[in-house]
Amino acid sequence: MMLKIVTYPDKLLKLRSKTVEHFDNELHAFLDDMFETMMSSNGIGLAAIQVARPIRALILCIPDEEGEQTKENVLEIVNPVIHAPKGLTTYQEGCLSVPGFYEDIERFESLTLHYQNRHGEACSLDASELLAIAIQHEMDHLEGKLFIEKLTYNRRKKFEKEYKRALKEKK
Ligand code: QAP
Ligand code: CO
Repeated sequence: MMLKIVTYPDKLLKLRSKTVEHFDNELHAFLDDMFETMMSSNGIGLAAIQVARPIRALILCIPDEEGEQTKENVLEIVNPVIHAPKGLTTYQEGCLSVPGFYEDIERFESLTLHYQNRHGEACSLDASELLAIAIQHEMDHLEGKLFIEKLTYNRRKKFEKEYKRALKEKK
């Protein structure tokens, strides 16, 4: 089932998401719906709050060398915690909840992630490059934070102006 994506400036995006406690069929169906929604929207990452569910779950599907995204390499990440972040890197980020806007954002270059999978099993992975960046971007959503909040004052003003104009033009 395709879900509706919540877009800025909807206040839902500011909620802090709650720990997932039940790893049941309902969660599995929801994660499947998130995948369908992300793929149909040309995304590489989606947090549950972006489809109006304030739970600590996110999915990622980083394109492979051929630029293909497949169901086999989707990562379903529940209740994540970052360990040992290292280095800094900058990447031009976007967000399905802030359509049409992209800006350079600084993130840690690499990290270890502890999380649970859809069955509640403890997992960990080492991430660098785009995966590490995407993890940090999606985990900010769990805290009610958007990448635009990391912009300098002047860049943020430029964003608000451009985004409001784009919203008006869509109406
Ligand atoms: C987060 O972002 C991310 O504006 C995932 O019109 C971004 O999937 C992680 C998208 C950068 C790492 C690096 C954005 C699609 C998708 C748009 C996305 C749009 C259509 C964003
Ligand atoms: Co986002």
